Parts: sequence; C-alpha cells; structure tokens
Amino acid sequence: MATSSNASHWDIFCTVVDNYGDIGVTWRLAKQLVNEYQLPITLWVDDLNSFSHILPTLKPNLLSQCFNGVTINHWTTPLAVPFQPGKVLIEAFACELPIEVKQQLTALHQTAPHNVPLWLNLEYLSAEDWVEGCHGLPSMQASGIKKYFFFPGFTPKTGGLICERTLFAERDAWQQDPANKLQLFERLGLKGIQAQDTVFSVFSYETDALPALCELWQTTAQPEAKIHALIPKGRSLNSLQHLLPCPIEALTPGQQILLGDLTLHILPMTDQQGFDRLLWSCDVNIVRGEDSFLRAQWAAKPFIWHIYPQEDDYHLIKLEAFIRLYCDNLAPEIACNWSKLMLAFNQGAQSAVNTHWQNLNPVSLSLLQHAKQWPINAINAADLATRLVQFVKKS
Ligand code: TRH
Repeated sequence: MATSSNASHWDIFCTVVDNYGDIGVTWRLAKQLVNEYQLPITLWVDDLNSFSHILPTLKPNLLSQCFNGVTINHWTTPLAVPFQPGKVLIEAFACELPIEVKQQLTALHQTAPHNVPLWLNLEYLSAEDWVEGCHGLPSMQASGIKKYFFFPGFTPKTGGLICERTLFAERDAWQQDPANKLQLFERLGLKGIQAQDTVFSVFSYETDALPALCELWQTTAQPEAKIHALIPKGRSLNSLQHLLPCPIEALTPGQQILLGDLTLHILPMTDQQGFDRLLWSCDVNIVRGEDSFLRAQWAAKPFIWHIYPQEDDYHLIKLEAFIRLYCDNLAPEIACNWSKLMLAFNQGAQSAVNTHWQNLNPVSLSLLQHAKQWPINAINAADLATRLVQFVKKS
C-alpha cells in the first residue's frame, strides 16, 4: 500500500472549521507558492461550498479541479481522490489528516523513509512572544515521523506573514488613482458613492459595537461628504437586524439602507483579489479572524480588528500582544485611543466604542501615515512563503 514516490509536489490539507479563515489562508498560500516558486501544489479541502464563497468560479460538486495553477481536491471521507505522497505535506491549523494518508506515511516510513514528505503543521497567526520559541520545533509522531510546527508571526524568528511579492506595488498603483475605487464600487453594484465621501468596510463577527457605531456615523456625516458602510451578508448584519427593512436572508447585494446621513450597502462577496481591492479602496476597514486582519494591514489603511473569540477570553491576550506591536512607534495619544477603540469594539462596549472612535478619528492623517509605514516594517524582509521554502530547503 505504500507508494514509494519521488514526487516534487506539495500537499496542503485544510478543514473548514467555520467561516472562511482556514480556507482563506491556505488558498492564499497555495496560489503564492505556485506563482512565485513554481511549486506543484495540491490543496485538499473538506468543504467546497464554503470555499466557493471566496472563489465563486469553483464547482463544489467536482472531486478535482484546477485554479490559478493549484490543484484543488475535495477531501472526502474516505478519500475519493487517491493521495500520492509528495515532497511536503502541510496540515493547516492542526487539522487531522485522513486515515489513508497517515497509513501511507507510516508504510512509507518503514519501506522508504527518505521518500516521506516533510510534514508541517501550519499554525494560526499570533503576535505573542512565545511564538518565536515554538516556531520550527519538531514533534515525534507515533509512526516515528517528525512533524514540524510552522508559526506565522511578526518577527524574524517566526514563519513570517503571507504577502505576495508584488502586492504593495499593486496596491500603491491602485491607490494613486481615485478613479479605481469609484469604478470598483460601481462594479460591485454600490450606488451613490462620491469621491469625497467616507467609506468603511465592515467584515466582523456579531458585536454590540456595530449598532453603536452606526448611530454615531448617522450623526457625524458632513453635508458635502456622506458616510457609507459596506457590509457583506453575514455575521456583522446579525447585530444590525433592527436597522434592516427585512430579514438578512432577503437582502440582496447592492441593496441600500438609508439611515440619515449614513448609507448601509449590502456588499457582494468577491474573490480574494476583489476583497483586497475593496480594502485598498475604503477609508477604514473593520476586519476579523486572521486573513482579512492581515490584508487590512497590507491595505495601508486604518483598521479595527475583531479578533476570533476564544475560550476564557484568551483572544484578548492575543489582541493585546498585537496592539503592543502595532503601537510601538505610534504617537502616544493616538496609540492610547486606538488601543482603547480596539478593546471597546471587541468587548462590545457601546458608549466606549463611540467615545474612542471620536477621540481617535480613525480617518485622521496621522493614523493613515502609520498605516502606510506599518506594512513595510511588519514584513521584516521575508514573507511566509519565502520562509517556508527556505525551511524546506534546510530540512
Ligand atoms: O472568516 P473568518 O472569521 O475566519 C476565521 C475562521 O473562523 C477560523 O476558524 C478562525 O480560526 C480564524 O478566523 C481565526 O475571517 P478571516 O480569517 O478574515 O477569513 C475571511 C476570508 O474571506 C479571507 O480570506 C478574505 C475572504 N473574503 C473574500 O475573499 N471575499 C469577500 O468578499 C470577503 C468578505 C472575505
């Protein structure tokens, strides 16, 4: 049963736990490895329906298909597409590999150990200090094979951050011409947004902070500059149901809800490139999870991060670790207001979120300048895919 192979491809296994983050991260990584390193990549995903929300051309009923040079296999139980061991095997976010795969690895280890793929567990991103000490550590499996922990992170001793080589140049070119954002809004079916208006994108989980902010935005728009909040159908809207004219399921992309001087726009979901461009085009982005959080940083625009909630409020420790890093060279007054705004948003503290929003004024020039410099500092000379390729070479 052991397949003795000298195949050079990499396999990435991803289970969609909930939402889009796990597939979002692995899909970005897979595309970049093909594009920039010409590696043959197979991405195994257990839930193609969820995947199709961020890759609308994907066909959820197909067992195997190819997009952007990446082979995408439906990870069924049992596996309907046979697994062939390659050079590297990435298990994303500690997903449990299929039993057939584990059996093949064990058999290969006994018959041809040099052909066992390098086995990595790609972990979640965190700005906490301990990540440096754990990145790259091996863990011996019952089969006798070592599995290595690959931790993304913000420092040179971690696995780095996903960022494509040409991303910043593309973003700069996009942001240089204001016509790009207006054309994008139009293509997305969002009507009535003018160049001088203030536009926020909202992709959060449920929180009481959102209705509070909407109330504030209704009263703070200027006659000559309206406020627009762009919100995809999903979890943010659960917190705004009382402001909507119909149940969320009945809303259609492009639909507008007028609330005084604030307009809520129902945003269609796009592919990841479209989502990046949206973040580049808004004045402030409210993002969540892992991938949109990072893309909001790369957008060089002020943002609020709604972190994925964890048991015992552990996420607040992760949030504070990131806040410390982001505020490191930010003027103390702005740093203080921005930190308080992030905490208030994550705690759903309604009056605090409004106070800190007003104190900070997230569309102010000083925060924007910091947001522009941050990606240059954060990328730390090497991105995650580059560090991954180097790690494989050294192993
Ligand atoms: O969707 P998320 O909340 O995902 C997660 C998961 O819940 C996961 O289990 C958890 O562990 C992790 O967060 C921390 O948020 P995230 O990470 O921002 O992923 C969203 C993805 O969806 C991201 O790749 C961007 C993409 N996206 C599009 O491609 N198009 C769109 O229109 C939108 C709104 C998002």
